[in-house]
Amino acid sequence: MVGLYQGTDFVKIGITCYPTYGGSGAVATELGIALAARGHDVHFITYQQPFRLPNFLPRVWFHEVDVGRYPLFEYPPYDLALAVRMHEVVRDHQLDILHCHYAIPHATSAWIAREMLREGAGDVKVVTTLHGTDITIVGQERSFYTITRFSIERSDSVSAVSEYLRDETYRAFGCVACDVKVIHNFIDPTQFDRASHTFPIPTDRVGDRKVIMHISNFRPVKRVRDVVRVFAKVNEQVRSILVMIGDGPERVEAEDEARLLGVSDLVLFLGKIDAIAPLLAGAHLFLLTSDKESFGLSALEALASGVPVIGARAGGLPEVVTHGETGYLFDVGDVNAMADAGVALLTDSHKWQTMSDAAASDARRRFSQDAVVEQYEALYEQTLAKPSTKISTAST
Ligand code: GMT
Repeated sequence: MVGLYQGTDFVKIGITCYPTYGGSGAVATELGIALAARGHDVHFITYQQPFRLPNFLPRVWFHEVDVGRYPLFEYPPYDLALAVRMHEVVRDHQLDILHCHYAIPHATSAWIAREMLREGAGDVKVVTTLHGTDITIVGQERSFYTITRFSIERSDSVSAVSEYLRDETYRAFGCVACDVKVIHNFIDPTQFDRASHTFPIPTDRVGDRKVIMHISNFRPVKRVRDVVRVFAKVNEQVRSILVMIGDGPERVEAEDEARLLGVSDLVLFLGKIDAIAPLLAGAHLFLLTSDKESFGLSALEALASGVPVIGARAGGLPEVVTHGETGYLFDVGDVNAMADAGVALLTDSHKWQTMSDAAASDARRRFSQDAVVEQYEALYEQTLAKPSTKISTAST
């Protein structure tokens, strides 16, 4: 896709994200890779190589943030080390934009870096993309609320991955001076294509069973016990296996639940796997039971792979899953309704095929990479055209 960019000049962008397994890091990395393929220079600035970033790509750099060690620091100040690295990379590579994914602490570090640059007569524009718990959970904690609002308001542009998250930002933070633009997450339709992969799990492990799948970082917000409960109920009527991909604090609870319900032999915990498209290509149903979900990137990747999604009607998930057409959404915790819908779908092959086809085409129509990356390019252009903000003129 090199050279697709229609703007005036290619842009030099610094991207900061959490490099570990999770949706915001995945989106930031896929965006960076797509931007570089379109001719922009992309510099990742974070403490570790992002998990979806290959070792070498043209026009892509990785700058590691070294926090160092000092016995006095029980909590090493990563946000300061990040600000210093951002400052260096902008200065040394003449970056135009720092694009922060997840507000805390990235947007704050970018603000510090920009202020330091201005001391030296330099400057950079700061774009912040809000992803989810930076607004819905962590950002609203007393320790972080004021700095989150400050950092959002001091960003030159702000985007949110769903309408739900934009509205939640206004509701929780006010942010009177902000214009939060919604730019949905996206998929590469050539990657998440059911027909172009071979399911890697051996057939003797699966047999004639239906494959039910869940991918997440197993944090409490994902309610992974509900995933196991829905699966166990479905399996009472439809021979199935549950494939759990990812890892995190609630994995042990999910394993316990599987033992408790007598289905542990049918639940495969595969851990953190980067290449999920081949696995999704063999799935029949994807479960996402979270009590908060600003978007649900894994659900979108499942839909694009022709896998209907059953989950909770939470946050921005209804913007991704069209109830009755590409999946089914129920109240958070309504395990019985989710299981009943799963059984009805998996026992009706015509209905399943219709929904699978609808899921793949709806994901391509609404969330294709090229169209969404163009929205980010437009946001960069608008941001670069804005006059420089000064700390003394902004409201607190
Ligand atoms: O906000 C988070 O919890 C972190 C983030 C992650 O890295 O896992 O997840 C959020 O961002 C994703 C990418 O935009 C969204 O698809 C997820 O829905 C969102 N998670 C939540 O809102 C819980």
